[in-house]
Amino acid sequence: MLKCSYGKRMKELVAKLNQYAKEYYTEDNPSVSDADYDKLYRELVALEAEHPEYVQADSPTHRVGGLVLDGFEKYQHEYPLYSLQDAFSREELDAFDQRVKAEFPNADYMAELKIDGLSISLTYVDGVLQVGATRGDGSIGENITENVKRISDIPLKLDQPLNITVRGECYLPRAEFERINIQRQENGEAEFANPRNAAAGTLRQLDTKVVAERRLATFLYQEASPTERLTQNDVLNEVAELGFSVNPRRIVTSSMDEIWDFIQAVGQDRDHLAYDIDGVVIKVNSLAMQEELGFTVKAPRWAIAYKFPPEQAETKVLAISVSLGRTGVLTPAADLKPVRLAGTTVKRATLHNEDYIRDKDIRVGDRVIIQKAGEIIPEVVRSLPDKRDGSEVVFSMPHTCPACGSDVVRRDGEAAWRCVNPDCPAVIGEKIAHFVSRDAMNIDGLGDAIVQQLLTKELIHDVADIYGLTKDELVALEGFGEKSADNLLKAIEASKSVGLARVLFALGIRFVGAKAGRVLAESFGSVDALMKASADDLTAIDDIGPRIADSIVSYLAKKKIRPSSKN
Ligand code: 0OX
Repeated sequence: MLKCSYGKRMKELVAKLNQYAKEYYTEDNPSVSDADYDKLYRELVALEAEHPEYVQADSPTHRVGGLVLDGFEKYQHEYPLYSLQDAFSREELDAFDQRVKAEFPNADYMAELKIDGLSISLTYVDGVLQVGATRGDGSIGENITENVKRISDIPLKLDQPLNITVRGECYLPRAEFERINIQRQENGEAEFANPRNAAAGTLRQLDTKVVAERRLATFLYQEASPTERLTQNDVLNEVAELGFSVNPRRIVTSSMDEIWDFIQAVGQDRDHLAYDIDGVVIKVNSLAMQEELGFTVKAPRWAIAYKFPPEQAETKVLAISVSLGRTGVLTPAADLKPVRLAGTTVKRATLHNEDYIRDKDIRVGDRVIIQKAGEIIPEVVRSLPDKRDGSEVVFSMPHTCPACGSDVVRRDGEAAWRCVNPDCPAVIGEKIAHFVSRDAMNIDGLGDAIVQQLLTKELIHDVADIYGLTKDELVALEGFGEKSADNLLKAIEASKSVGLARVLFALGIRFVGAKAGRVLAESFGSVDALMKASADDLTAIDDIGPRIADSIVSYLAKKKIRPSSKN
């Protein structure tokens, strides 16, 4: 073959393979067998190895190559991402309708499914995928381009050389979620709680091979960059024509009655869908009217999300077990006869605390109703006493810690029993897990098993000790090599610059969540300044109430550890 004809053949192969992939993933209508696809794919791989100068930007081989990333860079969205106002009843939808119709009596709406995934933003330059980003806080997200390239139904290149930013939802199909969890169970890894968490964990994977293995999918629903289209429905048609997956289930109507019927029908079919949805989004169809209606601080005035009530199922309580959180609280949970709920199999549900179990009279052996509400793990809603046969057993909370055996206490006015032993290994383990977690110090590579080894070997006793770990200590651990030790030390070093807001959140001070951490960091700027603050100084700040203030003052009075200043 002449040299340039290699390039031509490679282009041809890329075009064919991308077309077949689109038929398979987006249109669900393949025209070639897997074997034929593989044959062409292997030919392309061989040609690319021999002639790297002709590798195409949209080659499907980019989707599978493994890369291990150091982390994700921040990405400033050119067009901000907004949230949606929520509605939980027909009345709230009618109020929305009235607000819209007061300005535009003839407005049409488009109703579409609300996919329970993660927002993603895809930017194409000259038709080539340039950036894939997470939503983040709406104005700054994370650049996850390498991961996005591994999602099969996202085109790497469009047929036209467009500059365009499209938005949509990335999700994990239910069947894929179940497959991954079975695999994780077999490998002794923690299972994902739901498809959304699994999708979130996958999108933020540093090893792109893992992303390629977990078959994420997308539904696109918006053009964020300026568009010539006139309606939301036209946008969806255009986005579909460009080769993106667009959910086909939608209606255009001016009537809230019709929208309500659509919501009921979707609700009926919800269990049978291949993916999780948590409601229906209703948008004013005309883009010109959307522009006129504009935005509140957070959300467009031209859209609303109707959220379905939580799905419920009946099952049996096989046992009640108690686990320990980072604050030492003992949380009881029901081990259940596995039951299908909202597309997944549920085996455990929370029982919150001792009073909850007593007030609802939930016994071991009871038939119960469980429900899933939003992102929260399932909970037992009520027992069904009429179905008892007398063999049920009333539960009593243990009076010693299941991990360290010391006495547990229940403080006045609290529903929770706590282990207050400062050396309880389970509580320390949970505290460290929180400290290193993504939204806190973001130290990747310190999973539960490693933390337990470090604690057992007494290499660490609290979070501050993480900063004194050495390479020799790490390579001596089970499952650790030179490279993982280096990576962990790098992550620990990088965590020193996460900023005060995250440090304050990471410390696990009672009532100080991520938001309070940010507010405090903005107001004080340093731990030293914060340490000098009185409860009155603290409550003078917006968003800091007396409960948070007292908690901070007593925490800082007690604590010697200050991880940001130790090294
Ligand atoms: C979804 C979904 C989310 C457009 C402007 C504000 C929200 N989860 O399926 N968001 C939107 O719309 C954006 N549509 C959806 N279908």
